[in-house]
Amino acid sequence: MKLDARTIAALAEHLETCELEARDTPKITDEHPQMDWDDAYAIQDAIRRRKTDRGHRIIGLKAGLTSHAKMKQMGVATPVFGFLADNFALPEGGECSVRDLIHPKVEPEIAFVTRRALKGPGCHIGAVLAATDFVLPGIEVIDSRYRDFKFDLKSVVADNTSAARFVVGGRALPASEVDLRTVGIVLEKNGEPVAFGAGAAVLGHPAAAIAMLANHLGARGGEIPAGTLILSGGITEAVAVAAGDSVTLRVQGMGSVGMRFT
Ligand code: 0L1
Ligand code: MG
Repeated sequence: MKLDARTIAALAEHLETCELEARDTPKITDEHPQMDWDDAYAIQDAIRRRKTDRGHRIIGLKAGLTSHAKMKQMGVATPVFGFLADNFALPEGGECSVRDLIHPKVEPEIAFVTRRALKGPGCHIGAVLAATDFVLPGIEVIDSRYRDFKFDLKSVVADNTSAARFVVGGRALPASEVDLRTVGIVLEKNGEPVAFGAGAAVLGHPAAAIAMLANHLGARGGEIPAGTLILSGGITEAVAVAAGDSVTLRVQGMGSVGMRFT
């Protein structure tokens, strides 16, 4: 690691304050170009601890930048991982207040819920499918705390991979009842289709993103616990939203889920 404990704590406080006050900031590597991956995840972990110390629960995990569309949109080449806190969850069909956010965008995703723990190294798609209780449609609302979504990967990891809100719903299916590579999705904004794709856009198979997460955690002595909700990453580019917009994600054979922005 290149940063000392005080700097990590200060950066976590800075980024979380930006999140809570819906205020943007230049990317943190501008001031700390020497920051490494361990520093980036240590800052994310410190944000997580700040939340749990205030009584929030961590209710899920996420993989981000898992599709070529997203990687191309953001000019990066590697997936990243973050956490979902209880106050990120919105009810199906519910409202998302943009006053609490900086510049929200939505991503159509497949959510997994595990019934058994998954631990790397060596986790693979087969192990993920065997350990999955069910899959269901999910929309992630991302909201990078970095000005104009201008960042590099280490800054993004420190910022909990832009996690802000999410909704899951529609029809939950056992993973054996859906071909997650070929399953088609349509994202609608205000009734108009704005993005289309298939599950294979996520690393060839959305379960590959979950396997990568298990391997990432395994390398740090952790695991994906049983009963964890995981967002596997945007299937298409992220779509900007504003107050007054409503979005619906339709997933073939799995119904739809939506939210309104106020
Ligand atoms: O969930 C995601 O794919 C977002 C990862 C972070 C980068 C971004 O803000 O687009
Ligand atoms: Mg996402």
